[in-house]
Amino acid sequence: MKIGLVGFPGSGKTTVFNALTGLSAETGYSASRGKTNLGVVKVPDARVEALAELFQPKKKTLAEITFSDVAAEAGGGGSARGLDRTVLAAMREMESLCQVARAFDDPARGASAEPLREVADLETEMILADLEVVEKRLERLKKEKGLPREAELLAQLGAQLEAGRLLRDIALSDDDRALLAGYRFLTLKPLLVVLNVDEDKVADGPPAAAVDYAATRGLGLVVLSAKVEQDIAQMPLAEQHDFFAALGLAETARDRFVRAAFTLLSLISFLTAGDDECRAWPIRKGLNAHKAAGKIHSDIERGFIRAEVMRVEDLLALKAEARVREAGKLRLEGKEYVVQDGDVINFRFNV
Ligand SMILES: Nc1nc2c(ncn2[C@@H]2O[C@H](COP(=O)(O)OP(=O)(O)OP(=O)(O)O)[C@@H](O)[C@H]2O)c(=O)[nH]1
Ligand SMILES: [Mg+2]
Repeated sequence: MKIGLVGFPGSGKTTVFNALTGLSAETGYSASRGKTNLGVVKVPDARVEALAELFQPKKKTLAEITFSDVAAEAGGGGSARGLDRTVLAAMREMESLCQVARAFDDPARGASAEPLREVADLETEMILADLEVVEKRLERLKKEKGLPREAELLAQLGAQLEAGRLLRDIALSDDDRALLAGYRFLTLKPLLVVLNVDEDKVADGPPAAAVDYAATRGLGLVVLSAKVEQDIAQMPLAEQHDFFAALGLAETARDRFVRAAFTLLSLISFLTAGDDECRAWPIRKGLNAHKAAGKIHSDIERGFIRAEVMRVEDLLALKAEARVREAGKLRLEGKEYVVQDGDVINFRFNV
């Protein structure tokens, strides 16, 4: 899963990046003109840890989120509001976006924090960027021949964008989605907003106005206090707990963020367990066993025979697949079975 950190200059993107990854990229204006920070975070999963205890596998694999923090080429100091080409191009590459909005007071900057205005402003910029793509393509389609449905659909989307609507708010058929995939529209991507607040506010959770706004726009929302949480993320694991507890928090920034991202993206994980590897596989909620098999390997999807499914609680309690089977708790499921969070699956397939 690839998530791009976006937002206005000085909102705290790089600080959030550090708080999530435990890395120490340089922060501050113009620290990173045109430079991209990349970092990988493993998605914590107690079930994989417990399975690994049981199986002692050669390999333990957690799901991963790759963060990219793309700095603008120009601007800085909170003055340049436009998204430049580098940033736009990088945003289009991402599966989902996370906007960091400044909700901490910064006396040096004078103006008080207006995080929801930042969110609305970026939304406008993304709408304009998508509209430009639509208009250019429609112009080209007048000369060359495209699919008839393409022009029709683009005209419809263009009208929505002109009315200030986001593309992710429009109901689209699977076929239309497939047709649009190549355009990599920004307002079609899921957006998670990080409210970057002062450290004495982080335990309060999001203010009601932000919760309302997020609900009407279909956004995910998470509250961090990036500067202090960046420092915590750089401490040895054993020492982190006391520090985030002192802020009134039950979990690290990374853990809170990951949960919010999974909820926003409707992700669940199924598991595979054995002596070779214990592993979590993140998939979209509602995916059937046939498609889930394809996440592991296209050969398994192609040769799919059946899925042997048990609940991770049962496997951990009974300690061996054979015992789960004897207890009548191992199910044989077909292609259409809808995979559930915490299913341990063994796929049978023809090679
Ligand atoms: N007080 C306070 N300061 C913060 C917080 N988060 C970031 N800052 C400060 O705000 C400034 C900008 O933070 P960055 O993380 O560099 O912001 P950025 O969005 O990456 O900025 P650009 O890369 O220039 O667009 C730095 O001086 C940070 O230390 C926070 O939660 N509280
Ligand atoms: Mg930065």
